Amino acid sequence: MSLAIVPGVERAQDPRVYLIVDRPAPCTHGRGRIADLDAAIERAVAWLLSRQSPEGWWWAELESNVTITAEHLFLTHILGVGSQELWEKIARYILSEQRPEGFWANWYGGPGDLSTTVEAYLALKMAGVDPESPPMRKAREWILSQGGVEKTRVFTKIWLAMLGEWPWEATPMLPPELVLLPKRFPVNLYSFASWARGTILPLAVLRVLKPAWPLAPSARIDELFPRGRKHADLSLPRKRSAWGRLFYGVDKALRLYERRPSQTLRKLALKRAEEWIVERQEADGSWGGIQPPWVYSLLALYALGHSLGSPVMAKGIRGFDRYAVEDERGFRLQSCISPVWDTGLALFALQEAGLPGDHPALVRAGRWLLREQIFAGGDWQIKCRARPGGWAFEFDNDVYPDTDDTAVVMMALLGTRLPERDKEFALSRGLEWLLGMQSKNGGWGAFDRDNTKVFLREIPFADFGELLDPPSADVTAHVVELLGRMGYRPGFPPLDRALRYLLREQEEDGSWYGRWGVNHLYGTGAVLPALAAVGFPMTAARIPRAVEFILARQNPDGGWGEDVLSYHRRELRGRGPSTPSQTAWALLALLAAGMERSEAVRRGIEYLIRTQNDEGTWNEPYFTGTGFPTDFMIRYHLYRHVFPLMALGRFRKALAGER
Ligand code: R03
Repeated sequence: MSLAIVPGVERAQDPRVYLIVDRPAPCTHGRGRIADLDAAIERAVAWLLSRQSPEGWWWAELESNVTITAEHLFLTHILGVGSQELWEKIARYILSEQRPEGFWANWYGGPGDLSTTVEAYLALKMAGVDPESPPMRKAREWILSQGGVEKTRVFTKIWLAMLGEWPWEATPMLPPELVLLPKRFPVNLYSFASWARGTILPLAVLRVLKPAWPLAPSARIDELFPRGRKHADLSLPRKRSAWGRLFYGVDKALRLYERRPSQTLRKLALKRAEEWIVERQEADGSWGGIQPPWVYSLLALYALGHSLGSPVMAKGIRGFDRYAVEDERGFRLQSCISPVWDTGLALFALQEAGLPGDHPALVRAGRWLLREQIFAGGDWQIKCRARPGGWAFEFDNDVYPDTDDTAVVMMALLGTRLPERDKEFALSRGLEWLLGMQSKNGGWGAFDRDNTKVFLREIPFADFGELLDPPSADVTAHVVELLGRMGYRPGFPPLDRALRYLLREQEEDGSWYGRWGVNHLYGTGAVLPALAAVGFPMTAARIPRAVEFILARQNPDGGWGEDVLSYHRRELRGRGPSTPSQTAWALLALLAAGMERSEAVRRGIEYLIRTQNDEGTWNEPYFTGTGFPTDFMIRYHLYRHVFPLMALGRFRKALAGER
């Protein structure tokens, strides 16, 4: 069974050929005058049009960190479907990502991450890299200096348990009986975010089955225990909050129960969990279109006795092919794929750049997006009674549409010439779904409504990412901007509630937090255009403070940037080396505030024109997308192009008095 891309397939047959991966092109200097605006837009439009697939979509790589690929190697070991060839390519990629200090980071230029480095080290060792080679030595020294395996996060320890390198007992309890709790119960599976329940349930199955698929003796990692295995600290992560202490007690109680669990209940729970998992497999073989629930679901089913040849397993394993990227750096896996998101953004950017709505490329993209609308039900229905009608991030993710994609896709469709009845139907069902998904506090979460039980963040399992999907300013702003573009104005009750939510969310410094993009530039760059779109007076209330926030953070080169560490450090908000995408977000904010004739905007636009490369696109090594603040960062390979194009286009429209 092959998990790798078959090389050398023909262009027309292999959609991945259109996957946009980074090919750095030289930067050109000497441009940068406003007179070059038209030329810059034209070249950026041509670049984007040349990368559209025949079906109409755009799809660029979603780059993250080496854990996703290291874990893929672990999976192929466990299932016995790897090959030396694949493992060598994985090793090549992982080695190419190692930093001179010996560690691996979660984003470009970021600090070393212990769990990520341990996973990388183990994958390399399994692939046969000589443990005495300099990269391995350096990695090992760094790992030991950080406290070793025992200081890694829960997810890493679970992987190590599955590979026989860590005791299952030293991982938090996760009772599969969770699946039996009624939906009306104050805590049940659906209290967790969509991605968390898809992950927690298979992990709960694995936690009670405690399977171990041991490593070859030569791949074991005794050397990563600073005090030796015998003296390893096996304690669970402890949280000091009241809820944290309570859940710690619950964990202890569950351990007592675990000695003699009710076998009837356990059998029923495992049966239900198995059904729950199998029912949620997507058409492309994934679970939720994202790597964590996908691998853990496959492993849980495997541990429950599903064979590799069973339809569910076979489809699940084959599905990874579409998420893989192979190039001269080796083999890597994307945690998730973003064609719908990329297509919505590209289509919208092209409209801002002045392409007419009946341009064949736009029509092709619009038709493809119409076909992607989801009319099937999903778990979101537990909290929301609206009829389905949203869009998801991926090609085939019918179970988990999200409000962010839905809002952006609908904005893109608004400006596209499509058969009138089809378009009206799509927009009305999309809007119906979005309005149904509004949370009580007026905002929108990404995949669920009212997913806000914050005390759940205190369970011992929760030391990575997010267990909840509460409303955020950036997603809410996208929905508000859509409402504005559809003609809604204050006075429409859902919009009024959303506006109140957004104003409540404004920070002391005038900015908005960026949940799914880095960070306050993303949040503020989403909220100001939204307020402008609904006709909110831009001189009112605290809006000038938001403008001040942006203005005060422009770099001497005319651009803007924001370090990922701004999620932890206040003084870094809105600050960092300039990047094309973040410069564009700052410009979108200023343009929304009517500042197209300001010096700041002129210098920002000049930055974008000056840094456009010879191919007509931009270089951007930085990670400006967010999966989970600092734990999981994303480099969306289309961001460096669509957002600058959008900003340049909107600037030109503003100068021409079109808005
Ligand atoms: C940008 C806007 C559109 N947007 C969708 C964003 C999707 C982002 C990628 C999601 O990929 C994930 C990767 C993940 N990892 N780990 C988890 C995870 C979830 C999604 C994870 C973390 C904690 C738990 C469960 C899963 Br509990 C690597 C709205």
